[in-house]
Amino acid sequence: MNEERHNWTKEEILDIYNLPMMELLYKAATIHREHHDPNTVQVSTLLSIKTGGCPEDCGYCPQAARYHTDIEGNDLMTVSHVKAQALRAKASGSSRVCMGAAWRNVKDGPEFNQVLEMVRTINKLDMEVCCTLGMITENQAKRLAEAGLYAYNHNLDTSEDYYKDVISTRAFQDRLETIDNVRKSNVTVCSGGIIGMGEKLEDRAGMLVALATLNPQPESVPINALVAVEGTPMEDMEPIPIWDMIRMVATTRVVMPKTQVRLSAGRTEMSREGQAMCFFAGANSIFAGDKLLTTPNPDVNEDMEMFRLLGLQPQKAFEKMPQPKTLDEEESQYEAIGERPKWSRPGHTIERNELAKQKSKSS
Ligand code: SAM
Ligand code: DTB
Ligand code: SF4
Repeated sequence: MNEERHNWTKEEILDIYNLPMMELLYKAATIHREHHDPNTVQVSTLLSIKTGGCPEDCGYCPQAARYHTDIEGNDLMTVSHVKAQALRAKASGSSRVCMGAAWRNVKDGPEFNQVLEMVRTINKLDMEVCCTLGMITENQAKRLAEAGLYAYNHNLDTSEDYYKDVISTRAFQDRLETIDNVRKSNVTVCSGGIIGMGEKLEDRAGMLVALATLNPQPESVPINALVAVEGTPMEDMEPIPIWDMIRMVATTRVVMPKTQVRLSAGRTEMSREGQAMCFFAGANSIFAGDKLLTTPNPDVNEDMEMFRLLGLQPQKAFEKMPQPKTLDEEESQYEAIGERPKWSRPGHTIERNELAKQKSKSS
């Protein structure tokens, strides 16, 4: 049995990534079967509860206010709208709703209280609830836990080295700190990244070292292929070959045997055969629904047809971990404590981010 190891090195991970493809697939599929049912895939639905207008400068993101993209921004969704969307997702076979907000960090106040109510509402529908709201404090993580949050998504996105070439408005260390804050609550950790941003193979391995050496390792790891959106600094990036996705998924499976590896953004560019190889290599989760946060995703019916062809079954909610209890607001032990955390703002210049910002101003 291959158990969780926390002392992986970049060299070891690169050696795995670069194995002959058949060796890599065999190794990853063997480890996958030791820990998971290979015919079960967890299905999550994304819901953008607050879209666009984000103050950060993430070079890949269409929701950063400083770049000119075609997305339609929205204020925070109402709880009833969220409930209706969650019910739709449940009816289409999803066991988890992942709510994303285009925020740098969570601020205590009415909007966060509204998110807490969304969490309570979805958990009471017996679905797993995930949030991705930017950086959070330990107190905020504990309040989310009390509301019944199952997972918190906070991606490392790339290696610590390459992070400086992608984002200048926060540091890699801030991401690790938020993950640490989530770990101090009972909420599970979802953290992964993006490939196809111009990074080296060493950066892909570096990101996996950072994730795999967390103790415990994240319960889920999303692997996204960059969706190159017009107007963002990465609009001209070439799509990655499917082989890179297969290698990345397989390597993630080998170094994090127990985690749920999620085949995330970029599936519209992948054939069914390509996705099938990713499932064989250890991917056991997807985002379903015709939209990710702002960009297209395969049609739900097409995904269900792919599941039928491959004999895959959607995983039931709370199969891996028991359902968290929801405490109503009146029973809550934690309240807003008005912290003002010092998240960093390195502020160095990233040329391609600056160029995209200038272009946006002049358009
Ligand atoms: N604002 C919060 C944050 O950054 O943590 C949550 C929302 S943010 C959109 C969540 C994740 O979406 C990012 O960490 C990134 O991994 C992914 N993402 C954003 N834009 C993407 C793109 N164009 N292609 C692939 N993944 C993307
Ligand atoms: C993750 O790793 N990928 C999802 C989810 N976690 C929040 C987001 C993908 C976003 C792709 C670009 C968009 O649709 O805006
Ligand atoms: Fe904002 Fe998150 Fe997009 Fe970065 S990835 S610009 S923090 S929404």
